[in-house]
Amino acid sequence: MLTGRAAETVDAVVARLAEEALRVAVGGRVNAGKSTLVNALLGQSLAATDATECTTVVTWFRYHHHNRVEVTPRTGPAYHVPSAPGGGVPADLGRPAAQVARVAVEVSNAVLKRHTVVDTPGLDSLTGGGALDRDSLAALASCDALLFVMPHPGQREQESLTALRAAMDGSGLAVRNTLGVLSRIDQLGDGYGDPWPQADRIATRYAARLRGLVSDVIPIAGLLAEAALGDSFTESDAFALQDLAHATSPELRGRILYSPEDFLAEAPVGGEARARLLSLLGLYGIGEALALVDDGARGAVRITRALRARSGIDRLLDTMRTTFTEDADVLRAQSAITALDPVLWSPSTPAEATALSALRATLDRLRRLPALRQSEYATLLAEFHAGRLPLPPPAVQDLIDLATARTDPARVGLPPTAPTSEIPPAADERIRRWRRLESDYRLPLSRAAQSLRETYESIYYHYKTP
Ligand SMILES: Nc1nc2c(ncn2[C@@H]2O[C@H](COP(=O)(O)OP(=O)(O)O)[C@@H](O)[C@H]2O)c(=O)[nH]1
Ligand SMILES: [Mg+2]
Repeated sequence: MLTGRAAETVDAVVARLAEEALRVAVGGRVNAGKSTLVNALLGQSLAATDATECTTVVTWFRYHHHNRVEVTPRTGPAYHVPSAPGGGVPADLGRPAAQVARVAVEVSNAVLKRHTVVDTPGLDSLTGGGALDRDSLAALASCDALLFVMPHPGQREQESLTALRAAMDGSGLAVRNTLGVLSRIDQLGDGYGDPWPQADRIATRYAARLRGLVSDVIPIAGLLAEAALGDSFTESDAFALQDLAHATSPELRGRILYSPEDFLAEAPVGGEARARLLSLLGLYGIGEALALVDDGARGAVRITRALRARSGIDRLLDTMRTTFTEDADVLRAQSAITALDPVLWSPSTPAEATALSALRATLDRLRRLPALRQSEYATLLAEFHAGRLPLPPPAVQDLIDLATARTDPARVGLPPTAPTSEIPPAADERIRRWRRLESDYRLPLSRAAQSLRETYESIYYHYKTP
């Protein structure tokens, strides 16, 4: 029987499999809008935004019927501190943030029954190294799914995503449980007019460019989503907007919505209301809200409901539901297999050696299921993107198909309407392609090829022996 570390790990995996909530990590560079998105998802402003000390610490949000905050220091035992009013992270963690490995905010928030949400500080120094990133990476590696947040993505996002993927080699993260989020869309371009057409174009372009790294890229106006879904927007904010709408001519409106500074200097409402509206909604949100009031919307409920539709959050929630929740079992199985890996080869007694060898055989069988190989293929794709895995174009397409497929694995690479009779020949062609590559003298390529050949073979036999 199992003892020591092996027993602990297996117990932890069993407990993890029994956990109802899927762990969703939110990653991306500093200031990408991660914490703002976390608050929108939770419908409650619990995560600290902007550069306070708390934003440098990995923060878990999980369900508990009591509101409390658990602090895990880098050395020494974990301890509890009272949460901030409203349930969030308190300013005082009992020691400097640099000495804290992670914070767990426990709140009775219904969303957390479905998802545990992990807010990470940022991956900026991924290429340069640094203590924060180690924490973020460790947190990301223990999650079932990732939202990768990027304001107007550029080359650096592709690089950090590729580096992230390489660093996560062996974790359960696959393409299909990594979703890109194009954030802060209200700040795209010159910041005027309707940002959505441009946001949709950019998101589509990046979804194509990051194919093989993320399953899709969804644009959102995070600040607006936080205000629309959260608990901070009040009736008095609705009144302030109403006053503002009545007191502004189109010309004055154009002027105050020109920049945050102009709004703070000139908006014809009290100074406190100006600052509050700006931090709650941003200029885009204020402009949209004023237009809603012009059209007769009154009261916080009606205004926030309409703003929600303009925030894009529902498309993200729907996509999370389909790609994360519906695949939860596969994602969890992947995480479990990954977590068991480190203890499989170090038995401390003969009985344990027997038990571990049985466990290894079972896991090997599971690992060969095409659905569970997707994270391995995601890693291979990242290697390809980084120029370390030389693949001919048809092979790249195979790899993308397998890594991103969300259908019956047997249909991978075929149009959805292809008749079943075509499946074995299509798989057959791919088996031959990968068998050729398997004899390549470059070891990484031949190893990858073996894995893909095996997958296509299992697809082939799946159809041969129904
Ligand atoms: N205008 C605008 N500002 C945003 C948006 N999302 C976040 N911000 C602001 O950007 C800053 C950084 O956001 P935060 O969520 O703390 O980023 P993080 O470092 O990735 O967690 C904060 O001041 C937010 O209010 C957005 O959609 N629009
Ligand atoms: Mg943050």
